[in-house]
Amino acid sequence: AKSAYSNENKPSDADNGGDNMVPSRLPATSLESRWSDTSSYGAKKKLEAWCQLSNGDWASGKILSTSGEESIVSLPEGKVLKFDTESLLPANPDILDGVDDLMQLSYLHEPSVLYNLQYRYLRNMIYTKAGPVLVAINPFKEVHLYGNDYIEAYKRKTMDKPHVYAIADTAIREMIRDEVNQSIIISGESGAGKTETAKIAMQYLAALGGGSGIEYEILQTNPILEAFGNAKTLRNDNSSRFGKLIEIHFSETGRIAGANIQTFLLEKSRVVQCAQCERSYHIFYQLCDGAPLSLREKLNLKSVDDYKYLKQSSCFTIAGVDDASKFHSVMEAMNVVHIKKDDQDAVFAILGAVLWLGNVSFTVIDNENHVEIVEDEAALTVAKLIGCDIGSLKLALSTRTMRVGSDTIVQQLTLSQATDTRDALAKSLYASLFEWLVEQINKSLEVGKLRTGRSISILDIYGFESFDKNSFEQFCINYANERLQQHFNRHLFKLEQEEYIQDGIDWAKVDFDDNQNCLNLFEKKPLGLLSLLDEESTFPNGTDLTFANKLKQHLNSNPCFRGERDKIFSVSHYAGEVVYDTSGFLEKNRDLLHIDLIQLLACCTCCLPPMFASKMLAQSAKTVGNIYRSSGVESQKLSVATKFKGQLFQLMQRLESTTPHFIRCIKPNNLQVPATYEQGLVLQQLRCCGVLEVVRISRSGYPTRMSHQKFARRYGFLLLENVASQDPLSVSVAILQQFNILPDMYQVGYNKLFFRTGQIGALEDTRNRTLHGILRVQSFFRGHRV
Ligand code: AD9
Ligand code: MG
Repeated sequence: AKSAYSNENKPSDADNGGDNMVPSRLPATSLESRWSDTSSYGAKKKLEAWCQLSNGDWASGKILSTSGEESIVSLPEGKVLKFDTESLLPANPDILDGVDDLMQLSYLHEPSVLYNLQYRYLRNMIYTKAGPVLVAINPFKEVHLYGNDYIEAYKRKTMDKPHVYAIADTAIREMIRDEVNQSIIISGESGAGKTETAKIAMQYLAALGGGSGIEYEILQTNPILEAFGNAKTLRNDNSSRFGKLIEIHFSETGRIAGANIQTFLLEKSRVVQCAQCERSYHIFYQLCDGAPLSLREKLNLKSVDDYKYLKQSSCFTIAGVDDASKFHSVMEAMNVVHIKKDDQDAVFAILGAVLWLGNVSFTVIDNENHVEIVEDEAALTVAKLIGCDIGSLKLALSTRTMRVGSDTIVQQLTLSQATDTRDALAKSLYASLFEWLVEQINKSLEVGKLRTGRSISILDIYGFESFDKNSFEQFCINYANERLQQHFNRHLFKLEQEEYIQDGIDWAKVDFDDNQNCLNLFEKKPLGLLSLLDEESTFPNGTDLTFANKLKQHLNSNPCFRGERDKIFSVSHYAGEVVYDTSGFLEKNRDLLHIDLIQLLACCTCCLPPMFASKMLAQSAKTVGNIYRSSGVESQKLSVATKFKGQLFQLMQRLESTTPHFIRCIKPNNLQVPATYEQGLVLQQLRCCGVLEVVRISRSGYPTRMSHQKFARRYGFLLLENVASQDPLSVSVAILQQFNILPDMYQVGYNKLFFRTGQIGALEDTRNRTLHGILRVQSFFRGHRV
């Protein structure tokens, strides 16, 4: 794709001082020769260069003179500064301002990439190609790049600018052409735009594969999952607190046949606890603001600030968001995905119960701090909503059944134990509800019998997070991002280069930042973060502090790990260093629900809790053997970290069997505001996902490849003359010659042909035209026979 932007917005020479300021001395020839192709672009002009200012930002200026190791550079706004000549980087000619693909830059370095992205971003061109990767910069405002006209233009290929639509289009075409499942893998920091991008991709797939109506259902899963699984955090007003893989299945004719959603580790601690200025899950606020009168009465619903779980973070609203109207969209979406009215009522009852649970309080009844639950509006409403009698609720929240040998004893809980039990019930109800919703959605989207098995998966997980205080949730989220980063590295750097080398073509290796060390830190057995966490979680006397000490004892030699004071340790992630606090790690990793609570749920008359309970029991039955026990009778199951690791492995396996398409979302500022581009912030994100290296590889690489056989089969019929030998390589070479593909533009490997970007396009066009011609002729003859 060539760049076709107007020249109007380009910075003029006048901005930089103009040509009337003739330098006293011409720039040194050594500079000219170092910056090889200056002559071809601007021999008459003064050399333009990028200079790094003291605050780290890059600015472009004109070199006025160079003497010795120093250069005098004139910067915009009349500033003239001295720089170390070696530190200057050559600027690209104006004609390359804002190119569509970073591969087109003559000089590829950090400032030129930063500038190119900024140039485009400020003109609302938020998408840019970095070779095979799409870079998407969050506009934090509505940009007019979407909708039917655009979809149509990308479908008809009358539009070739970088876009999520173009990626989705390629995925569909490659799925059909190669008969291989595809994946669109979206990554980036929290708030960078992954979830929005995923929705835009889904929109395109739905439009192209639509017709059966199921595509509308698929789109309507978004408002539901966002309401129940997203929340306002300090980084993002609509932050996904779960990971999601949606697999969209297509029929043989390219129509959507159904879909399946897999979710990963919902952050359930948020239900009972969230940081200042953050919110719990959107659905709670939506319910409180938007529930119709009858529902309010049924749930004994109050306003958000009456609920302790919601009140604690002192944040109730999100600027520009109308929770009440969102509630109506969610109700509507639930209808679309066929959640029955009765079930919807049960969903709201559970939500109400969770809110009221937070208000349940206890009174201390003896001097050992044992408690009894206060039988007030909160407790009574919880009992009513989940459908149990108040006596059972009181018992379940204030006592615990223990088995000692063959005896069963009942232990009274202390205040902190009872509070934890209450919160555990709230978290478990909510997480089960979320899981149940996903199941219902999957039933509704289930692929019919006619499936071909071809699919496009879209992956949108929570982005890398680093807060002032980072806990178990960030630990899991960032671990997931490390895994994903490795997948990215494998495909774009490792596999790519290995393939060249294996097939024996000329190739100079490009280095990249491998994150294997960090993954080892997490995954190594028995001395990795996850193993040590599980081990400590099984010790009855293990605490967050003993866990932290164990880490320091065993992991200090890993360069990615640093043990700090008390319960603190830090990890050097590919995206930066994160300081974790182990407080709560063991508890969250064990995630035990006392059997008394499961029994309570099993006996409820509200239809959902018994289902949740039987599922919990079934899960614990399945995993006996891999378990750890702490004292008491508890539901036994895999630890959260181990289960999550297993899920991620499965995910990676699934993705490995697909052709990946990568989208890297970039957050241009931390304020979540439009038109603000913070160089440092963008640069850090570009660095950690290796954008420059990807471009470097792609520029010197051969992104299109085909086996000799396939190439000969696909294009052989276009040959005008017979080839003496029919072996695939000879046929291939004859095709290359007939189509005048220049020797620089391809290499012949042992098994495959490797092409530079754009080479196969002309061949495909001819093939399509010829095939259409043949089809027309055939239908002409058929028409005459009839
Ligand atoms: V997190 O890891 O789930 O915390 P995401 O998913 O990367 O994060 P999200 O897609 O939620 O970020 O984007 C954050 C906000 O940026 C959105 O709520 C929008 O307000 C804004 N955004 C992102 N992409 C676009 C876009 N293409 N057009 C307009 C956008 N606004
Ligand atoms: Mg998201």
